[in-house]
Amino acid sequence: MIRKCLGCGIKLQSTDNQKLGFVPKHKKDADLCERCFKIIHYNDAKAVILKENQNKIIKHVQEDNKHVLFLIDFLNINEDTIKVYQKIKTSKTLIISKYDIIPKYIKPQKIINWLQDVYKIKEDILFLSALKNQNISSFLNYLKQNNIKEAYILGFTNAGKSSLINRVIKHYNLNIKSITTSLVLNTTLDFINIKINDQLTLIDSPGFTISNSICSNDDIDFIRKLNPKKYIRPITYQLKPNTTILIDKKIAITNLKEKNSFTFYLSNDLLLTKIYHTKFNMKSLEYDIEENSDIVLKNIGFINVKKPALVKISYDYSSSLIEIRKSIFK
Ligand SMILES: Nc1nc2c(ncn2[C@@H]2O[C@H](COP(=O)(O)OP(=O)(O)OP(=O)(O)O)[C@@H](O)[C@H]2O)c(=O)[nH]1
Ligand SMILES: [Mg+2]
Repeated sequence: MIRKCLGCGIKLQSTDNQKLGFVPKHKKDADLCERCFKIIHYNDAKAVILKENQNKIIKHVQEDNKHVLFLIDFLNINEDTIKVYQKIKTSKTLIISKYDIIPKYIKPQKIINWLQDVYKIKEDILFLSALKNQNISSFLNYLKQNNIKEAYILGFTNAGKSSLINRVIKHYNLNIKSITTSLVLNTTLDFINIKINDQLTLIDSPGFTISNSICSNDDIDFIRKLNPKKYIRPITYQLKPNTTILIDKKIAITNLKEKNSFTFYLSNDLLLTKIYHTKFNMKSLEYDIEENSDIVLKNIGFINVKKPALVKISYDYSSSLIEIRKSIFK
């Protein structure tokens, strides 16, 4: 029988300690691979970035034709994550995870209306927090009411998929080993079936990889900063012409035209500094922005701009980091 790691789903092997799924020969009966053991006990993981895995995961899920619970956290709602959600052709529910990080005054219904308007979401949208145990009972009731007995949990890496399953395990006080969770990108490496009870099986999955991501496992401190553990306090700046907000010394947002209001919805662990020049030794692009729009920094968050603006954004990554969209705020 093939044995799999209970923490990340990878096939266990004792032949090559450089490959995934390794357990030393003398620990042959272990149910966790060495990598999970290191993540859990030393918060240290060999960086593994899975290859582009979207098509493979979607194909597998489509063939199995079970319900999909697709997790996206508030700071990661953007055209890239929604595009992958839209590719799923089975019955599905969109789940906004990490509900605890959403500023209190932005009500779920407001976000739902806006998701339907801007991103054309037609399916049900739920909000929950695995970390703070918010809306878990109503989530489980929703599954029951809709007769969902088996569901895949899908989403980009770090969306909180494994944490959600662990929370459900805890909710029912089950004697099942927790799945490994961490800020390391691609903690979960293969599908993991967790039978909660006769009425419910949840299937964890490897997170979709973020191609050309601004963050990598080599910079786990930056990933930590991007992933807040408490709710976001938006920060508003009235920016005069030719002033810049530098985000963690990595991204420069420069207001090129008249004085305007910029509100940053980002993890508060990121350092924002105001500077009075406009030239940076980084690749830059200018964006013409309509009244009340969001500048989305994919995988990081967004910036709400009140009046029409001309904004220069400078950064040093090859990725397409920016999206401009209609604001969530009327
Ligand atoms: N604030 C907050 N953080 C959360 C929540 N759920 C998970 N996290 C954190 O997000 C990070 C990623 O969680 P995981 O459950 O490992 O995410 P995943 O989607 O399984 O990630 P992969 O296995 O890499 O695809 C961890 O640091 C969690 O502590 C939540 O509800 N709120
Ligand atoms: Mg996981």
